[in-house]
Amino acid sequence: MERIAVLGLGIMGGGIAANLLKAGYPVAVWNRTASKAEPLIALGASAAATPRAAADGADVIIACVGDDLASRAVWLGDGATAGALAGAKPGAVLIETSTLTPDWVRELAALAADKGCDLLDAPMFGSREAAATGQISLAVGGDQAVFERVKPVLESFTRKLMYLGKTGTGATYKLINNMMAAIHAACAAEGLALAEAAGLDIAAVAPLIMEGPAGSRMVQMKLPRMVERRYDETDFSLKWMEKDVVYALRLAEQVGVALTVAPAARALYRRALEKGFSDEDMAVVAELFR
Ligand code: NA7
Repeated sequence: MERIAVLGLGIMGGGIAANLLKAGYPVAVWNRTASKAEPLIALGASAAATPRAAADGADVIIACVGDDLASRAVWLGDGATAGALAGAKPGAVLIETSTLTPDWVRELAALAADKGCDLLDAPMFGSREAAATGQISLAVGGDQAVFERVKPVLESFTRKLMYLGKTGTGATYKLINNMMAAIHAACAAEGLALAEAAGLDIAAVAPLIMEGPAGSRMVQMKLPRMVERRYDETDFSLKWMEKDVVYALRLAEQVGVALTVAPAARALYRRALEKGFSDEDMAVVAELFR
């Protein structure tokens, strides 16, 4: 069986690694905060001291970290840590499941090619529960033959795989999806604020919103949290949602699309970050109106 390395064991990476172990793959894990590796070591993972050590001898190297900066750190290393690319053997397949800019993904693919490796950008859909139960989906960009080769590995922690085309297409689609999701949640926060201020019975109105035409999947997921003001046990943190909108705005500028709603949503998420809600569930954006 292929040897796998998983770099980044947060909400999503931890679930991915656990499902690979359940499927019987030998898995080496690394996380910046080493304690997060402990539950996975208990499941049979081997702990690596650096991303480079985790990548050493691996056939498939999966990263699941926060943003471009974190991805650069795990692949290329930073002052303190040796990066995975230096440990990757020729022929290894690198899989980036983090939500990143298409620019960085393409740069990383070129660096991987210099080492005789292939990169797939494969950002994830689904949150904590889906990651834990192996039910996430991936939107995949990169060489199709490489994708086909690693499909069995990907299938061990996913429900659905969507191949979109050349390198960067997965990353691009993910930013568009998350920009829209951010707008939906911001919209739910505003609707709720208006309903509360206008004196409606929220217990009666919230279910109607969720089953009506404005009740997108995102609104269905976040409105109950907003009503109950329940933002712990984060499914998707505010800081990553804000980051995704920022990346989407950057993309829009690059391709010459003048967005209007997304910048307003971004301003809301930014304000919520400034209030210190960074690690709480993104539904916390509703607190800005209270
Ligand atoms: P989490 O649960 O916040 O986990 C983020 C992970 O990224 C976690 O392992 C972090 O390590 C790691 N991280 C963050 N910054 C760095 C740097 N600079 N260097 C190395 N590692 C880092 O996020 P999710 O699992 O919900 O989301 C992961 C991705 O999917 C993200 O792109 C989302 O937008 C979607 P730590 O444990 O803090 O030491």
